[in-house]
Amino acid sequence: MRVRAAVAFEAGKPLEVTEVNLEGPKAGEVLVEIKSTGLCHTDEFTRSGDDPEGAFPAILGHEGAGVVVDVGPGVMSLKKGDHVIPLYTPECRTCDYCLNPKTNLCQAIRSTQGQGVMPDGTSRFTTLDGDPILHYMGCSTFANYTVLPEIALAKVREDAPFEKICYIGCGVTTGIGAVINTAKVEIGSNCVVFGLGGIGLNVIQGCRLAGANKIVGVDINDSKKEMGERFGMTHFVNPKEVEGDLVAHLVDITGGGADYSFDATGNVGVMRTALECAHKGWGESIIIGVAPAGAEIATRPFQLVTGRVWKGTAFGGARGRTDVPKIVDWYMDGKIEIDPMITHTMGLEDINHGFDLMHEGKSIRAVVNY
Ligand code: NAD
Ligand code: AHE
Ligand code: ZN
Repeated sequence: MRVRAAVAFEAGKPLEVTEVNLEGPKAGEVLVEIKSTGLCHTDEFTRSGDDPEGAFPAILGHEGAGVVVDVGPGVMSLKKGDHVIPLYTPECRTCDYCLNPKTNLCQAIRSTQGQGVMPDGTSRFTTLDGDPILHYMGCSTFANYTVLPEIALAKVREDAPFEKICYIGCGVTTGIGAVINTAKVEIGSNCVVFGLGGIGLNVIQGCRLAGANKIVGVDINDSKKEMGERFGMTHFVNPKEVEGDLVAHLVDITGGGADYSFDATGNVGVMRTALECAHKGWGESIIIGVAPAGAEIATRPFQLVTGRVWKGTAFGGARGRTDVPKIVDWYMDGKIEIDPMITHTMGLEDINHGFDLMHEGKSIRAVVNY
């Protein structure tokens, strides 16, 4: 079939909105009509050429929601008409990783997913000239129809609005999950969150949900302060306005250091600050941000010797098929908020403008509705 997609033909070039061919689902695969997709910083990271795994041409996009249109042979858990959220971290429930409660990183299809192809080693997308186009993070939600493996789809309730729950496909789950699943923030904890974008605001919302005491937001853009407060931030720090040492300033605000700190910027210098503002003896720092190819983190080992813990999280430690439907319920029950974070909506033809807004620091989440 012919579908509409925003194709990344080359690193560093704008996406090209065009028609492409999509083959139907093969064994274990599902054809999904994507209704809405969110623009996450990670898509931009790959488009710009910062991702060591990035390969082109590809159809980016990994945050979305839609409806099952057709299922391939052997698909048992989904049927035509089901509402689904694509999962860039699948959940096969049988691999060594899925069977280990310490991780959510299902590895069943990780190698083919990283190569931009379906588990059988081929792509379902081609240009109208017949040249292959790669999938991205197993999702390719910047197309109005896409094919995914069955294990990379969470079935969700049918009364939830696509244009909001698409954000649960990455940003909401990553931010809230980093707090609940990875850090396991306890009531009364003091937390510091670096980067108040689409992920960081959800970390803040997660900290509030977990009953944190102080929730300190750190961002170089003052315009993020209001939204941070809206979601539970108790103190705001703009590093550009801090005289002297930022770490010392944050240790002071938190009364000795953060019980938990979170990097949601992808900047390795910020990651170091986040680790070093964690409380001596027990503070934990969680890396969420994705850093460009070649970037490395550094600190004095003494920071760890004296009890600080450095860890990271992918997709907020969530097991998608199990946890994502529950997060949709939280949203529908009013336990978490999503709507105010979706600051811009647009059609696919304006997707490059959506990324411009992200660059300019003007959007939290831009959502494309097909
Ligand atoms: P975003 O662009 O919406 O937000 C980033 C925020 O960081 C902005 O508000 C920006 O002003 C702020 N910032 C930039 N430099 C800073 C600095 N030096 N100090 C303080 N604040 C600074 O991006 P996003 O969509 O929220 O994504 C954040 C990061 O998380 C990205 O690196 C993204 O790739 C990554 N990410 C990781 C996962 C995961 O599973 N680990 C999931 C989603 C996104
Ligand atoms: N491909 C990059 C790393 C990108 C990365 O870390 N991706 C996160 C999700 S970001 C979502 O917005 C992730 O889930 N990683 C786990 C995995 O297996 O990819 C690189 O540096 O190579
Ligand atoms: Zn993402």
